[in-house]
Amino acid sequence: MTNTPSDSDDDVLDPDALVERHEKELQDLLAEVDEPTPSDDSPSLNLAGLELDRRDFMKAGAATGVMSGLAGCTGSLMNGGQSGSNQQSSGGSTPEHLVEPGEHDEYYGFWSGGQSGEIRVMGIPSMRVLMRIPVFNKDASRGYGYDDETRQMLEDAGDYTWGDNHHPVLSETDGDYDGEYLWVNDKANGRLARVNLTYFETDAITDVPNMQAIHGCTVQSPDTKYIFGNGEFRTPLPNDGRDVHSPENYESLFAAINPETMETEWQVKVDGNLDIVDTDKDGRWAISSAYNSEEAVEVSGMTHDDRDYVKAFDVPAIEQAVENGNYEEVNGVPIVDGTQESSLNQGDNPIVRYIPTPKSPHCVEVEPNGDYAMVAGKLSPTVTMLDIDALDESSDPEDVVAGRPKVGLGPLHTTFDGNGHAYTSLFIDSQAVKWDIEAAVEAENNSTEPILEKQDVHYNPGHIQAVEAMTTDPDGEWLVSLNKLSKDRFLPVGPIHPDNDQLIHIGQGEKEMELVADHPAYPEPHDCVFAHKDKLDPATTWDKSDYRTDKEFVTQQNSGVERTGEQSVDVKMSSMRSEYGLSEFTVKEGDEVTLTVTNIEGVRDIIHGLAIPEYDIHLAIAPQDTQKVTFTADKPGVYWFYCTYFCSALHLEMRSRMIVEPRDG
Ligand code: RUQ
Ligand code: CUA
Repeated sequence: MTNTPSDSDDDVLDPDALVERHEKELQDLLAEVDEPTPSDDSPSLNLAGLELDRRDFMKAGAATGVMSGLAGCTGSLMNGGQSGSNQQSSGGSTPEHLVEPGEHDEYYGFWSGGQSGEIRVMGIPSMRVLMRIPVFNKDASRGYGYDDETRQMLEDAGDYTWGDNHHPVLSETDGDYDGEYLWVNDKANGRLARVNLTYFETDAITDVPNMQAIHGCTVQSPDTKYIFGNGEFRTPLPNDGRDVHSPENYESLFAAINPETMETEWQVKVDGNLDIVDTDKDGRWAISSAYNSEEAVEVSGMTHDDRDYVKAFDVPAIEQAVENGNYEEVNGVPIVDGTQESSLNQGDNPIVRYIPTPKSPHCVEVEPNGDYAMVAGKLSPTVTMLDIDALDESSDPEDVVAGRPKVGLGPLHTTFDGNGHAYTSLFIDSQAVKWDIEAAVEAENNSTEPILEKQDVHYNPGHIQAVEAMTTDPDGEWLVSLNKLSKDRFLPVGPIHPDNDQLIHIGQGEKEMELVADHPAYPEPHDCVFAHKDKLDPATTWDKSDYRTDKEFVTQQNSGVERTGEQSVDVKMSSMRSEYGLSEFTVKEGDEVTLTVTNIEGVRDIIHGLAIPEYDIHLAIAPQDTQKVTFTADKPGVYWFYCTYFCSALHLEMRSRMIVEPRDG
């Protein structure tokens, strides 16, 4: 931190007086933490002249965010007229996306972090990054992957160091986001993770058996009975070296995962490679896109045929098959045969309906009323609308296809505003196209009549998301186009470019689309989901009754060192501004040390870190939280462990010694 030189002597604090005062305040704080009351108004140490007020921090942060938002806005408005868009810029006189310093955003946005393996939390409409939640990656800032609990969780889920997350989805109750949990897939390693939205922390990761790449991932509407995951890559079952040269024996799987236990309850094997999945709004159908009906192992073969098949999984029928014992078990999971030849697919009530659709469909998105599923074939310029009610009767396209508007080149994903409009991203045309759902049902197939408007985006969009689009009642105010390429939109930063997430104002769906902000995104978010801020209720401090593992809340009084064996030591200590419960502790070379540290403060925003130099250890401990780390003290010497979060004016002094005595010394 830099100090501004002062020309008044009055501003200079006497260090002795400061320390004395600090001691006194520590005493007060101790009295307070005996009876901790997590509250916004808890007294905070206020070392006059030295500690920045928390609100000052907030304001400074907010101002920076708004400035960058403003810069993006002006830039895009200026570019709007020159970009060849058939969309007129509104002139930007109503910058409705500005969030004033100190003000809050209207929506939480959760972005998948692609290859970074994290989730990013952003505010909408400011597009400020509020937080990053490590999921499949280690992240020292949050001590994630360093303490025993998260290290164990990552280890149990395969011990990979990264993930490729694509699709964040929110828990639902009654078809609306309930703000409890978020799930996200890891395409690279076939995993699914859960983020607890009270603590904004990953609390479970499961390595789904038999699946190599979970791509599509969704919660089952309306009440999150399952999380569904699509295994995109076809592999032998089990994938243990058998059938490696017999691609005809490879299988692609659809999995139903229990949202609470995170166990895989059942899987269904199907023909072709499964891609994206969404569900209806009544808990009956899960609908997946798929490509490579040819079941080729090379690209040329995969795109040969004119048709692929969308799969509609009849969930209650599959549950029934499992109940009847109609499955084979592989790696502990019942796998139901949902291939076209399966006996379960003959007759009038197949468990999976195969609906022929044009070439290599990618997206499946069910609109808010649950009437239609939009399927876009990236190699066809149309969106195929499936009539969900008709699925019960037939899988003949004649009966099931309700409309097929011609939207433009390279349609990938569709989102909704709740006012009867759909918005589809066009990868090849680099546009967002707005179209009328009912008009598309009325119109002839391949008609452009339902198209209302096209907005240029920069460049090559993949996902497109409007606020609350997956609920039964979207707000339709904002939309984000997640563009894979940013090309010339930002200062060049070397040959790996950021993506460009563009914020588009869509009003309540009645207005014209207006591009309001460019937002460079670290590679490579695939998708995002937005919930109104009122639907979440994040904790501001920990509640120790929510500790997920057996952890002791360590107070100042019970800080101490206990030898538990010839080569093992338990060290427990509290932390608070600006000291640890132990000013030093001593162990012997080769000891296995279990270090438990509690942040005993009840005040929000006062986090203590704990770094042990040369031991690769970092903990980040939120108020009322306890973290535990186990390590071997294999290097004799003195190690000054210190606090890494700037917690008070005496933060730099917050350190103690770990003494590792030589064993035979
Ligand atoms: S995908 S760009 Cu992994 Cu969602 Cu379609
Ligand atoms: Cu505690 Cu800095």
